[in-house]
Amino acid sequence: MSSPVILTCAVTGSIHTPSMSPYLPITPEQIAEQAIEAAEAGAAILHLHARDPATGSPSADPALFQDIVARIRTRCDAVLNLSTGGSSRMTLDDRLAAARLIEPEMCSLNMGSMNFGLFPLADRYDWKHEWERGFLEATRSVIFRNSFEDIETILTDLGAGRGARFELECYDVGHLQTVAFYIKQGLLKPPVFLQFVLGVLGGIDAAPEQLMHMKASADRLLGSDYQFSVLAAGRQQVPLGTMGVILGGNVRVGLEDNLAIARGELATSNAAQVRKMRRIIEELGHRLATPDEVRARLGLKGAPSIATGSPAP
Ligand code: KMH
Ligand code: ZN
Repeated sequence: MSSPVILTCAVTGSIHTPSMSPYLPITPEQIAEQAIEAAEAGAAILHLHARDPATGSPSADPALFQDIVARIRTRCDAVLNLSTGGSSRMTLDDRLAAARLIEPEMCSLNMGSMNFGLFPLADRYDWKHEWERGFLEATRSVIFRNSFEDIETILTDLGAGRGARFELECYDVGHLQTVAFYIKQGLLKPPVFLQFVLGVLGGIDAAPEQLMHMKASADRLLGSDYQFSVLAAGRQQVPLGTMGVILGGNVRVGLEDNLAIARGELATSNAAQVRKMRRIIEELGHRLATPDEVRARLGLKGAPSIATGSPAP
């Protein structure tokens, strides 16, 4: 019998901006409410970013992360996975500040430097905030930096130093070679949890053949040392996520990566996407993994050791 499916929900993030959807959560309260609802709907892992509550722009402010984590932690036991990717305009120290303080059981770790093209979105909306167009346009020239040195800093500082395990975000097959390298070096301990990220402009495209290629490459390079999940940006989120489940993997949904619930229809919440993916997973004959099953499978240190730093609201 196959393992229960790990459903991750990426609640808000740095791909989309507030003008693109009124349902994108912005304030810590909105982010926490949507995260809790997503967990209640079946998401075992919550992948979290923060936003400036006044403008909605991506923020690395640890106080915002502390507020979000404290609000969620009092009401649900989902695995909290803090982004270390932030946005491509933040420094590495900015990106790590919250995770260094909060010491979550899980963090994202982006497995290579790349172009991360959001600029095609720049002309598609009427922007409410001044920063939005410039933020997207900047991705023509800004590189999403994740050098070997950066990766090693995250592995030693958050991994070895603070006991985090990782959602290894792999945007192309080359990133799998880097995962294999760090397993061999002993800096990454199996079983690793890969997030195959398809459909980012600058990475591998969101096509079934490419998902097969990622899976075949991971099998060849990592053998049985890994588990994988599928994140397809935009409208391939559900089709390729479904294919991931059929291939024996796991899925990530959420408004961070896709604002829609169906073609031409905005999702009114993260939970709506979780419920949709859950229906499909269960129709395929699987069940969802609980947060504690995820902790056991991925070797996480557990929720109680999270130091939220600030008092719960
Ligand atoms: N939204 C994903 C494509 C991170 O937070 O570390 C990228 C992401 C990066 O989730
Ligand atoms: Zn993210």
